[in-house]
Amino acid sequence: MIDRERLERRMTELARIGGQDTAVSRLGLSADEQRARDLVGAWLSKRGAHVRRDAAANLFARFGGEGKVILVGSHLDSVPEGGRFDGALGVLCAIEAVESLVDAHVRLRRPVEVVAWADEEGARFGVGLFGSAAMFGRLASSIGDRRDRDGVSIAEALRALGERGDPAAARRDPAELAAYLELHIEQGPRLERAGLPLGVVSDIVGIYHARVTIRGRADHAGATVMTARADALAAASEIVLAVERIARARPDSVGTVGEIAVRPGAKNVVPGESLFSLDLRAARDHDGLVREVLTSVTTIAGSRGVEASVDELARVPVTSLDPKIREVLRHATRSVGVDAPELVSGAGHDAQNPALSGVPTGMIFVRSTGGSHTPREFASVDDAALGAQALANAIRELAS
Ligand code: HGY
Ligand code: MN
Ligand code: MN
Repeated sequence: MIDRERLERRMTELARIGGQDTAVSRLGLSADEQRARDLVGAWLSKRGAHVRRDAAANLFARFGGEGKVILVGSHLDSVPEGGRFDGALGVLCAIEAVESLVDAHVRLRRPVEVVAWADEEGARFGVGLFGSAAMFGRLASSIGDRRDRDGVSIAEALRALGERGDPAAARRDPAELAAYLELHIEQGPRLERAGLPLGVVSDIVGIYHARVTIRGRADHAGATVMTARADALAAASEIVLAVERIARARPDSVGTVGEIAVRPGAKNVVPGESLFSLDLRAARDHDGLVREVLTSVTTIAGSRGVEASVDELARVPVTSLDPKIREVLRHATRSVGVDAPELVSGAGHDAQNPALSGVPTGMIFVRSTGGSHTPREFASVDDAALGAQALANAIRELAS
């Protein structure tokens, strides 16, 4: 049985790390993320798990002996000023699910590992799903050189954590895994609108992340007539509106420019350079969305006499989750009294990496309210406990 009080207590304790009121800022590969790993690692080793951290700073806690592993977990990092449930609830419910099976002395025929992925959000270095991509060998070889705004590289951040600094050393054979399960808050309004506490994920949208640099020409804001300018911010602004227009016009697509920087950044200097992020997602024809946006970048830059360069950071295709695991999760949610609908996930998840590497993968959604990636994000302990119980029932079915 799920220990609701233990789960609630831990939700509060974990939210304090990097927390401020209801907000959490626990960036990937930061000291706060390590403090969170230390906290959950201590809980798990107290229950007899063999706890280790890999070269990409992912935390694994193994229960049981030899054989193909049931891997279950989520991520501990957050976006800046994010919510206290995104990722964290999945790790907490995975821990609670496994501990409830240990408490009940359930004999598991397969080893079960709880995983806390590192840097899923990519908030510091721009590389999303970092920890799970490292484990499944889906990172670009030069990724260790990527730097954050303070010029710290991923390799340096890993070395500061006591690792060697090469995330590729985290690679593990997907054949070692029998299944991967992840519980996560929905981060959207569908379960709330349906009045349901749980859902099962059918597919996860395709995601494209890139950094675009526009190079124009810095000039005097007073002495440079409008027809003689190569204004890098004006060009970027037209591209931002084109991203919105294109994504609006395509079914099941979203496009976001969440970060932008201007150089030199003074009120009386025509912007010489602008740097901004691209986040493009679609449940179908994702490649078409990316192609249309990148064409508009080239066309707009050309028409304004500025130069555009696009640095691709991540490109994950639309990911369908395993039909058999989806059946197990529908059965597990039904066993806790919920007729869980199947939903497409508009958010990206670490689950995409095991799924794309051939590991039978499934996800449970827990109802959340108040949106996500904001301090308003909320999930109730009751819904979380129900999700953890369903997860425990699914693990039991897959591992016994
Ligand atoms: O951006 C996402 O979809 C996820 O929260 N990393
Ligand atoms: Mn997130
Ligand atoms: Mn997440």
